[in-house]
Amino acid sequence: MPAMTGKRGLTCSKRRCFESELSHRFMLLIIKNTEAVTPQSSGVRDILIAAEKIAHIEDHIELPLSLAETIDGTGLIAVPGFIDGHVHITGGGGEGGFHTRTPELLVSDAVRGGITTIVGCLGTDGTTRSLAGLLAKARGLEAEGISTFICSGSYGVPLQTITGSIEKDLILIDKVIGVGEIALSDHRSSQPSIDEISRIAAEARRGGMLAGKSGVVNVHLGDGPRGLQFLERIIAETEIPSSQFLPTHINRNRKLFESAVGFAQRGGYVDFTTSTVPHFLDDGEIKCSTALRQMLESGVNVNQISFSSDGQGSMPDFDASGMLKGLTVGRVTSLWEEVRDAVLIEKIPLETALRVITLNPAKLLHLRRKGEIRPGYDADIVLLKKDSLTIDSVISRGKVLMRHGDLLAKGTFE
Ligand code: FWO
Ligand code: ZN
Repeated sequence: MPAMTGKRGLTCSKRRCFESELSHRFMLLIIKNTEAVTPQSSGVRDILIAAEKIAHIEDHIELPLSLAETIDGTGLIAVPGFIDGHVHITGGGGEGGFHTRTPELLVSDAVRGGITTIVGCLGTDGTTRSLAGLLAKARGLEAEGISTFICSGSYGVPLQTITGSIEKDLILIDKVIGVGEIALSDHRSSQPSIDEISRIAAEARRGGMLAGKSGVVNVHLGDGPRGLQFLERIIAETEIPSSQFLPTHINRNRKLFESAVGFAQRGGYVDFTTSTVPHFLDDGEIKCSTALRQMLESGVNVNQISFSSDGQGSMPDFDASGMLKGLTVGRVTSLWEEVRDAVLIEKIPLETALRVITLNPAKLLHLRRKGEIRPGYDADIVLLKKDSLTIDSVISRGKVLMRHGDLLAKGTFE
């Protein structure tokens, strides 16, 4: 077909391919007419994404349609991409022997769960799981489209590190943002002294400070009687602030939860684990959605609360004598499921419940440009169906990874 020459000399077909090349090359994406909860409720907006960033949020944005890929946001709610601060991305478990080592994370599970940022960590097994492997997997997930960070260490003290020191890991390894999960009040911990924990927190704090990172100490709480005592004493007896610690699994039993309410009322941050199994709930674990309502009713500010999934971590079931009865694997998809239940069952407003997996972890973990739909921030956006609050689409750093429930980008071997 003879190429027609438009008035600017570009042939139409050439201009169209140029423009589509432009939109492809510059990843111009516009989400039209969507309700936006950023996590503040912001009404119906148009959201323009340029390259990997959110460029504009306006009532109306008009662009020549050939310049930008367009998503019709009618009937959808745009929320910030979810942040899961505690995932065993290289697998965990092993508490029942080698055959109980759990599998590593598939990126498709994260995308299906609306998770666009993950913090990877090691757990019980800091021997056959390594920080080198954790860093490699984090980089692999990043190449597959989501944003990742890691924590140095594992359950055990002294901590496993990459460089030989907590401070150097934080200062020299870009993806390292903190340490953990360090086990306390658990029969699988190293039974560390309070001085050992103080020194770890001091090094993490100083390393984080020098690296412009959070240096968060992610503390695994088991079912042991000492509960949060070590953390309460360190905060009372040293200069280390409570914000240096993020105690997790605090919904695992009623006694620990009650002490965590006090810890939070005194300004501490607390993290609930969304992965669970029915008999844990029968045995006294508090479902995250319920725990959130109860903690808010106790007067704790929602900004001090986060959810994380413990995805791919083992959910071991020990009897009273510490014998393993069985174990299952945590799921990253439980993260949104629990926030959705908090809205639909516990009647917590979406813009409140959403904070525990967006703004709050972003702030506590110092994840810049994450956790909000805001110009200049990474274009991590989840589109929820307005009626069911199920996940329709997932955009990570400006790339559409799932659309109408269909994965557009699978993991390398999926
Ligand atoms: C929790 C991770 C636990 C692993 O207590 O800590 O074991 O290393 O994979 N999971 N040990 C699960 C409870 C909160 C239910 C981990 C696990
Ligand atoms: Zn744990």
